[in-house]
Amino acid sequence: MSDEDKLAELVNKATSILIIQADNPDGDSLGSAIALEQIFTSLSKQTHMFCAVDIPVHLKYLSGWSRVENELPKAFDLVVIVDTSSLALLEKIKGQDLNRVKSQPVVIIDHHQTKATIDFASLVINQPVVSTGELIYYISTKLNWPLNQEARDMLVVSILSDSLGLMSASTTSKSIRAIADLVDGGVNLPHLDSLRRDTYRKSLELTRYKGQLLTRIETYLDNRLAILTIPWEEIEKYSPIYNPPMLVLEDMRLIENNAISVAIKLYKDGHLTVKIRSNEGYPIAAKLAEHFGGGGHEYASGIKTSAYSFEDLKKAIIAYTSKLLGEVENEDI
Ligand SMILES: [Mn+2]
Repeated sequence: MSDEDKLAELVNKATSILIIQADNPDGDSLGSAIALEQIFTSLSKQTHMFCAVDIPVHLKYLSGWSRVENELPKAFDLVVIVDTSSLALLEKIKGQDLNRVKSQPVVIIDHHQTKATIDFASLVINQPVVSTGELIYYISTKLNWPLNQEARDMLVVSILSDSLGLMSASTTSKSIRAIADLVDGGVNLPHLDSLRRDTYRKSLELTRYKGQLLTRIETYLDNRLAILTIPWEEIEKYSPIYNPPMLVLEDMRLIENNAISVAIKLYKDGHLTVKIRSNEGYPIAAKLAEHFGGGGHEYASGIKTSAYSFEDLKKAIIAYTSKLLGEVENEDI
């Protein structure tokens, strides 16, 4: 019996199916979960979607996200885990909940080629395709599962998401053919893309403010260090709607020659906060932050201090960054 037939048998027997995403939901896992939800619902099954963590804001243009719950349903008699085989990624399902999951037949549908650490699955369908959505497309074609409009849209979203718009190294001509078939089936790519782009929309006021911030970026050390300063009046005015540094931090990092970008915020009571982001090859963000009593990771860190005036802190940041960049460049030699 093929894996697909085993899956069909499990689904046919079930009355209430729980679809689980791991603790790192992305476009593939969410698209795959919603597509399966639509398929199982069309097959007259009660269907629930579960994810232990909140769905990230940038995925909320997929309206089905709102049906994903963060508590297990009262009853289910089949579990389908999508887009992971790793137990570490299900860490947030604990104790009683985990026992409830384990007490039912569990199917994994995944494309990650790492060793599976979920040891309680009754069936694992794993193929080295670019996304779980692509695999679900092949399964549903083989099993003649019905694909309604939302299911087709979500499979396209999953494939485009993990294949980085069909440009990633693991994209195959089969992935492209799957997209082509789904477009023939009625998926409107420009419409899906405009929904996605809507999540990036900002008010005219914020767009103009971003323009001001861009003109205020300062660079030092041969453009390797970019600094932006946000005075209190702007924190007060814009922070309730958007965190000002986040409007331009990416643009700062994309300046030619940039190694590290720093945004300094000046608060009313005199304390200062600093957001630090460094580029690939310059793992110095934490070291810079720690020098001023802050902390973080190699490429992202922060400082909060009342020990310096703004001018002194800026000078000290430039000096210490120069030292750290020198060390990185010496390591390279
Ligand atoms: Mn995936």
